[in-house]
Amino acid sequence: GENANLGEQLDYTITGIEPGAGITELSHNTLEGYGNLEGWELLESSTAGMLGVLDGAIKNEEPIIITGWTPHWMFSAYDLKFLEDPKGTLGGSENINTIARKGLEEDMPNAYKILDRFYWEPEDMETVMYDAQEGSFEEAAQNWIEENPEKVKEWTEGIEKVEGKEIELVSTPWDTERASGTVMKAILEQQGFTVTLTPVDPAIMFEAIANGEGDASVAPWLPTTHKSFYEKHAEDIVDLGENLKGTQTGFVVPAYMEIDSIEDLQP
Ligand code: PBE
Repeated sequence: GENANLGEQLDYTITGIEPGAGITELSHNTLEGYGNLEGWELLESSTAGMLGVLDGAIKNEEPIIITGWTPHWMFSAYDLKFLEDPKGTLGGSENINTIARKGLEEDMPNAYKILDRFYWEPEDMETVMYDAQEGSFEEAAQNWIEENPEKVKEWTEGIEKVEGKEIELVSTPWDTERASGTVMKAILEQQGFTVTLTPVDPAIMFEAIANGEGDASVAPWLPTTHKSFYEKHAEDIVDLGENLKGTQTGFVVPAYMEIDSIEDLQP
């Protein structure tokens, strides 16, 4: 029917991002797990590559299915919708958590307390992400910190400063985590820490925290997007809970497309 036609128009291809992203693994699981999506394939590329293909399709009002997520500027630049996911394999509303290596609380109680208190809203993260498009994440993080003294105070109040103690933050390379990682780096620097912030694939990030090479991360998307990495290392990391609520990953299409659900992809 109509959707077989859509499959042909799209060459049965979902336009994906980096192979190491959580959403890439979830998308493979989805294409295999729905049971009726034979023939559809995920084309892995990069976030920039996916955004280029999305932009081209929208300019020509052509169909396109991407692996997308929010917060992201794509939702303000274009009129997009998530495809419904009745089997929940791509995750509904999710959170971003803070994790630390075992022993960090004893070794660096002051940093640990700040990491544990860190909590902000999607709008805060978006402000940093959008501001960074004009300049750098460092400038955007600094601006956000200056404009939100009460929040920063909540996270740092009563915590003694240190002198140059080194702390290793591990993160992922997407803008959401460049925003949160850069803000946390700047806050810890204000407290006297010498901070390194290293972006890696999610699998490496969890591994680094589990084996103690990294001290902490504010980047895990849970409970679904990074579920497999989290479960692999759950016993060797400390989960400090959510630092942000209300993210989402999934298959995303332009609003002008007539399909609404992943189930509409079956031929
Ligand atoms: N993302 C953005 C990442 C996490 C943050 C959804 C592209 C992923 O691992 O899929």
